[in-house]
Amino acid sequence: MGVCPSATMSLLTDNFTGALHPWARPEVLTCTPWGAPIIWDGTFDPDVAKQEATQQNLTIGLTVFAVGRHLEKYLERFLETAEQHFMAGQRVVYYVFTERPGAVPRVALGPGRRLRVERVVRERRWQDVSMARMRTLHAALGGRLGREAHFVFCMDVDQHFSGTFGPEALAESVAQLHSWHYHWPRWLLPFERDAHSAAVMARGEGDFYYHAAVFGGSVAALRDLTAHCARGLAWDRARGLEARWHDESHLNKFFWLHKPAKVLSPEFCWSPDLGPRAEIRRPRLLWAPKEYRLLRD
Ligand code: 2GW
Ligand code: MN
Repeated sequence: MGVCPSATMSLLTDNFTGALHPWARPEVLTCTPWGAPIIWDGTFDPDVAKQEATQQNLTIGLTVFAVGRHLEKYLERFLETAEQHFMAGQRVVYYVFTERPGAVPRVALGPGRRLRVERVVRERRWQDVSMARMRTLHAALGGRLGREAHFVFCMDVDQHFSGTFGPEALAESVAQLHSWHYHWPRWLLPFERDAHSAAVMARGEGDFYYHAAVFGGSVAALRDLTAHCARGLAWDRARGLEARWHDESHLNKFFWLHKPAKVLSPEFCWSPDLGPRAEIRRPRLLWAPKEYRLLRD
C-alpha cells in the first residue's frame, strides 16, 4: 500500500518543459486516501503492465455466471469480446458457471486460453442467483480455479468488452467504481443502512461505492472476500434480512474493512445510458441495457 504519491502540481507537470505530464489526469481522483492507485485511461502504460505480466508467466482466471435466460442473452458476446480485449497475450482460464453446460456457446479461443464449465443449481429467485455466486466462487477458489490461476476477475455476464482490459488492472485486490455513483456525495451512496444487517455501513462510513459487476485479486484475497460476503449473506438470511443491493452490499462492506489495493475508474465498467462524459475516455466494458421488467418477473 501507499504506492501512489498524492497528486501535487509538481508531480503533474514536467520538470523540464513545465507542461502537463502526459500521464496526468488532473481532472479526476487518481489515488485513494490509503495510497492505492485509481487507474484511469492515460495514467498507466499498458505495455509496461503487459511486459511485467508476461515475465511472471501468470495465469489469469475470469469467472462468469450464466444461469437461466442470461445464458442465451449475454454469454456469447461476453466471451467473444473477452477474447478480443481481456488480458490479450496472457494465459487465461474462463470459468463459466451455469445449470446447462450443454448450452454454453462454443467460442473460438486464442492460444493459451481455455474455458471450463462448472454446473450450478438454478436458484428460484433472481436475488438468490446473484447472491449464491459468493458461495460458489469461494468453493471454486478453494478447488481447481484456485490451483490454476494466480489472479482472478469475477464479472457479471450482462456486459461486453469494448476496449483493452489488460494486466494494468491486476493487483492483490481490485475494486470497481460504480459508474452511476462515482461522483455522488458519500452520504448519498446506496450502502446498506439497516443496523441488523452484516453489510451495514454507518453514516460517514464508506470510501466509494463499488460495483459488484467487476472485482478481482489474488486467489488468497478473493477467498477472504468471498468467505466474508457468503458469511454475511447467510447471517442476514438467518435473520430474515436481505441487504439493499444483495451481494453488492456485502462486497462494499468488505472493501470498507479491507481496502482494495487498486481501484478501477468507471471507464472499466461503463453504463452507456449515462451518455458521453469528458472524463470517460475509453470504456473497457459496457453494460447491456437493463431489462429489469422483462428478466426479473
Ligand atoms: C438477475 C436479476 C434479474 C433476473 C435475472 C438475474 C440473473 C443473474 C439470472 O437470471 N442469471 C444469472 O446468471 N445472473 C447472474 O448474476 C449474471 O452473471 C448476472 O450478470 C449477475 C447479476 O445479475 P444482473 O447482472 O442481472 O444484475 P445487476 O446488473 O443489477 O447487478 C448488480 O447488482 C447485483 C445484486 O442485485 C449484483 O451485485 C451484481 O454483481 C451487480 O452488478
Ligand atoms: Mn449486471
